[in-house]
Amino acid sequence: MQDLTQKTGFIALVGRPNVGKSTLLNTLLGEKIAAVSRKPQTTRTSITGILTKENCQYIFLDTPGIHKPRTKLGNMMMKSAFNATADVCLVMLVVEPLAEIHPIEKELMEKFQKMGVPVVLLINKTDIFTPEDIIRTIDVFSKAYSFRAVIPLSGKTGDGVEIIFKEAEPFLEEAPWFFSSDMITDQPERTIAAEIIREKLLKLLDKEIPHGLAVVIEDFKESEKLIDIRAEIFCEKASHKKIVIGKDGAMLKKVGSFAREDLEAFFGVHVNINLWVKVKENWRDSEQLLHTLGFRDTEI
Ligand SMILES: Nc1nc2c(ncn2[C@@H]2O[C@H](COP(=O)(O)OP(=O)(O)OP(=O)(O)O)[C@@H](O)[C@H]2O)c(=O)[nH]1
Ligand SMILES: [Mg+2]
Repeated sequence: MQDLTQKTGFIALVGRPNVGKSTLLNTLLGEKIAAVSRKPQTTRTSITGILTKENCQYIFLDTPGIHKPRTKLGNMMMKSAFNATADVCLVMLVVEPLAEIHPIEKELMEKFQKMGVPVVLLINKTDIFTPEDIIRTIDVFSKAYSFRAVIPLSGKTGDGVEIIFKEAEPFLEEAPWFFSSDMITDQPERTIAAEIIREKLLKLLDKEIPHGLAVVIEDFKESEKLIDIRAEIFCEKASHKKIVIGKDGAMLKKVGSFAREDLEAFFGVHVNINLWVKVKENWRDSEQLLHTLGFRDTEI
């Protein structure tokens, strides 16, 4: 007979920047809710992805990549990542098959051991590494630490991803679900819209500018067939503002149209995006501005 007792638990996806945590979250959900880019430090706050399968509700937490912070924003990102691991039933450490343990990964593993939280190792990006790289990575990590399971996978192609559920299930606790079974995230729609717009800025702009950008949704009007969004993009310098706008507004137009494509796919209705660019110097180091921009110390 099928077991109908509800089980649930929080599972944190943790690791260095750029290893592919957000890509994996999107693949697990089959929907794009988290921003992904080639540039490290894409994710700024923890993002919840919910998946209900039979009697199990898995609540994944995508976290900012662990790095040594150099700004107040960086500090808040690290707080967000570490807070996310506080009440989880399982941590999934995401690494690339580089056959070596990075000092940050060492630090993380020591922390998890102290906390006594079980850890599963996810060796990501198997689609672009050789089987030898993967075997050597499994070897190096399993000799150094004891993992509840080691899963080689590709968040990009989806190869091996299903195994996550099988390995995580024993760690879920018998408890009523927190969310209804059709929910995939508890992120407000505005936050998803801001993240997708920021992702396009990260993709389309070069070098350091994207890290100095923040997106705030000023207005989000929803009707049956249309969502009307007005967003403000904050940058740190007037010269950056020029670049973000582009010649005759070309860059902004591109950002808006790429974001619209993704958001229409996500919301299933037409989306209108109005973008405005503003300069706020040093916002990454101003606690007050970070608060205005939605980074709350208590939340993260
Ligand atoms: N080939 C390949 N590329 C991947 C895979 N997973 C992620 N990537 C790429 O790696 C880059 C970083 O991916 P993200 O998902 O943003 O990484 P992240 O760990 O969330 O990064 P932060 O948010 O900065 O911590 C992107 O260019 C992805 O397309 C994978 O399985 N295979
Ligand atoms: Mg990310």
